Amino acid sequence: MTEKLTPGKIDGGLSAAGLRFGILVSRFNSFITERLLAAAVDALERAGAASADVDVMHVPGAFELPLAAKKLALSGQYDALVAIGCVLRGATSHYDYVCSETSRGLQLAQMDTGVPVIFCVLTCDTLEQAIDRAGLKGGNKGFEAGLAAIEMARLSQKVRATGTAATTPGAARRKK
Ligand code: INI
Repeated sequence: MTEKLTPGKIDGGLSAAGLRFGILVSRFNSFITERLLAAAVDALERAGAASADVDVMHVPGAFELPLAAKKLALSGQYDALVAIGCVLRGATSHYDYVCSETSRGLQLAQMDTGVPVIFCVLTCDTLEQAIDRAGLKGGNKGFEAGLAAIEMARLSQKVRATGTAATTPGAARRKK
């Protein structure tokens, strides 16, 4: 009979105590982005983050989020970043350029620096869709982003600290 497989687990956990976070917020469509920001801060606070460990930086629009994220990541002061924006479709193709460059740039920022950058940019056809996701029917994507930032920060910390953070007996055997 073969032995039951017990895969090693690397868990992030959701305690924010002692972690440092940077939150980048687009001023464009601030009616939405400020609600996302409040919920992201609420998530961090409930999870035990200290006020002194959370910084908020405003930028003009979503298009500016990637550069700001990369600069904050390179500062070495943050365990994770949250990028908050809201892009609403208009009459021209502008929306498509802003959405694709913002998402591409934010992914590049985290891949280039190794600092998790959580994507909390709503890309909506209508204002109603955005409102639903900023505190109404769709919950609040800012809160989800805050939790994602904590989990990614903890995961990064664990992998950095131990090489492998796996905790099951199977992993302990491998490390011997
Ligand atoms: N920026 C947004 O964050 N949301 C939008 O919906 C938006 N629209 O629709 O134009 C928008 N444009 C501004 C853009 O992000 C830059 O700030 C601007 O082009 C200056 O670089």
